[in-house]
Amino acid sequence: MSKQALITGITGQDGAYLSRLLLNKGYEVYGLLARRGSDTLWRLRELGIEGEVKLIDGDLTDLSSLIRALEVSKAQEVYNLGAQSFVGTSWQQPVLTAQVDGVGAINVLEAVRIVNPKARFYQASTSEMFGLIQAEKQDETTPFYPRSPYGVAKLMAHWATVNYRESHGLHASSGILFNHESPLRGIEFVTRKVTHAVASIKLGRQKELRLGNIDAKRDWGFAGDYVEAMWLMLQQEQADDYVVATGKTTTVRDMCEIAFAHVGLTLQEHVVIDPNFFRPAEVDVLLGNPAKAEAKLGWAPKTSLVQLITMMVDADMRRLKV
Ligand code: NAP
Ligand code: G4F
Repeated sequence: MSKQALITGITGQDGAYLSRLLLNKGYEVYGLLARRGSDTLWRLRELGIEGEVKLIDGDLTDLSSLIRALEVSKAQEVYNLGAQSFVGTSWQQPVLTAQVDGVGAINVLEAVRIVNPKARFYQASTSEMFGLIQAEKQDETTPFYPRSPYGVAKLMAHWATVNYRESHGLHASSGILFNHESPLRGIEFVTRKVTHAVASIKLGRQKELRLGNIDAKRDWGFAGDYVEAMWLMLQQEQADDYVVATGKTTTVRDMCEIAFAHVGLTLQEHVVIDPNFFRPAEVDVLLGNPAKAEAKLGWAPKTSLVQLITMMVDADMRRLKV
């Protein structure tokens, strides 16, 4: 008997990799389709699974559509990955970000509570909640200090997940995931912006790359590795919260150098610092401690930053050459 899973945010980076993982495990995979863009299915198509997932129209801000999605899918596992996930945009659209990322998560929790309280729930929490970091290495016990409207909204969703676990007995877990990237990353995020530009410069289509704060440090991993941790969380007898990270941090500058060096170019020749890309409040450094996920889930990252960035540059070179 196959299991049913429902994924909000199925058209996003993580939704695509998680769908592939669950399909490979024999799940029937349903996804909430918000129909917000013209070609939202490109990631599922790149992974060759566009025709294998079942899409249900709905939106995180519409509780009735979520109730319907739970009823139609009969999901035993619900992964809430849908979000306005770009930190920069959250200053321009703070109310929408709060509605989708904060209230939207509560809507999914309510739908689970109403339709099938035995279903297991995963919340896509984030290292952005640590913001102005209160410990050199952040783990599940580190106090939060969000620095963006996105971080604030995600913190609401995070505590709602804990609260539904404690007050309604839901099997509700939060993965506090540090930055994770892939060839399917949105082009607005810095790694993909860099790898796309590096490929474009190498092919003679672009001369410069304009960036903001390249001294910021992030703990970057590969999305394909991180979705395995999501699944593992829902297979545990007890729901809980876990940090998922590599335990290494790198500056944006050094990440760029990896990308340029891969095609025989240098950052100095092509990067221009542009104040327009600086943020009103920055998260200067993130560095996660994944010891709990390693010990309890048996999860560990498999892909190094050099492997990740070169994989992304190669994918962008292939796409641009077509
Ligand atoms: P992503 O690529 O930006 O995908 C976001 C998804 O949410 C898309 O499928 C999008 O649909 C959907 N969505 C947006 N607004 C919606 C709405 N109102 N109703 C229903 N769906 C909506 O993000 P990701 O990188 O895969 O990240 C997945 C989740 O993990 C997000 O919640 C993100 O905040 C969180 N997270 C990400 C990272 C990371 O480094 N990637 C780290 C920690 C946490 P469209 O395709 O129609 O826009
Ligand atoms: O790639 P970013 O936009 O990712 P950010 O802000 O860390 O957020 C991502 O990771 C979070 C987990 O910690 C997720 F929750 C969130 O959904 C998202 O996936 O920026 C990374 C760093 C920042 O410090 C930013 O200021 O890169 C710096 N940066 C420098 N120049 C830039 C640029 N970021 C972008 N997007 N574009 C630039 O030109």
